[in-house]
Amino acid sequence: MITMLGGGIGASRLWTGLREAAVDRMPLTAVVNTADDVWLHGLRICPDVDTLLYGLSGVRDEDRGWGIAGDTFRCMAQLRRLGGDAWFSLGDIDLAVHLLRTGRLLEGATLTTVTRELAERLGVGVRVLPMTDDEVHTRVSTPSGPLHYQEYFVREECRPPVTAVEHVGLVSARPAPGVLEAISTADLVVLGPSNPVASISPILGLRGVREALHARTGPVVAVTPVISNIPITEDGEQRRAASRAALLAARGLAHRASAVAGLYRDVIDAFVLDVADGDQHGEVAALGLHVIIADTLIRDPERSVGLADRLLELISAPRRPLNPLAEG
Ligand code: FO1
Repeated sequence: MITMLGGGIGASRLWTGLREAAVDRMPLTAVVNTADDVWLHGLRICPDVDTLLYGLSGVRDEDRGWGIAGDTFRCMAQLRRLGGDAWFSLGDIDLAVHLLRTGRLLEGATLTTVTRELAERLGVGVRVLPMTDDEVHTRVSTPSGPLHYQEYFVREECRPPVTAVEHVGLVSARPAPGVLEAISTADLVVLGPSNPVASISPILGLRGVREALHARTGPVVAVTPVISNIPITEDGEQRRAASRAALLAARGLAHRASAVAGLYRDVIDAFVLDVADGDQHGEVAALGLHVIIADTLIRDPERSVGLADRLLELISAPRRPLNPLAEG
């Protein structure tokens, strides 16, 4: 079994490649960040979960990186006409998932159950677990006051300087059923190329997750979300990079692959650097990590199969001594 932790478009594209590379051989479990979830218009919105569900079912809008391809926004336009707050755009077809999810949650179903139902109905072929059934949200501090992560990312377009980041509710949140087991029993755990502070830190910060990672005997590998000097071609890519850089800086870290490796070093054995950052090999190796250099730029889910194959090689590779920092 392979378990992948993360959220967002980069991780989702890699997970499509892993599904293809591991086809019929290994069940896959995705443990998805829910700390950027938000309630708006009385609806529970789970951007990272939905990006994955839509990506794996082949309906995601790949240019935007979120929502459904070909969707329209007539309901939002009407909401605006009526004086509603419509800075966060839910497409007309996308609304169906939100109505169903919110209705089921209000009936008392857990987010884990609702997500399983949606994944089955959309035919994603991967077990999708929200990281927790409890509510957690990422809050950024800015000079003009605190903002929910979605207010910062979508409404303010990452313009305000970020002085601090916290995950409200994380201390008391429990991992969703199946999360710790999926980490403990997997042949390989992958930390996806996701925003390290917004998407990976909340999962690692859940009670028991670090302990489950430390207790593993099989490999844990992280794929860099940072690639130096990439030409920005996609809508949203610049903003995702800006958010990653700002949140890393708020934690005192550089927007650099080796800084991300340093952030994860106590829970991983191996780190995948992009070919563009081969010069950071020594810095990452000095952290006690096995370094893999690969083409990690995944603009198209199909292109992620090569990277997925490199990750799968870690399962059959002879065990090297575990990262000494990971012990205890
Ligand atoms: N991102 C935007 O930049 N603008 C939007 O209006 C927007 C709507 C939206 C609706 C549903 C959904 O699941 C995601 C949506 N996103 C939107 C993407 C999203 O919130 C961010 O890309 C991530 O949270 C950042 O990781």
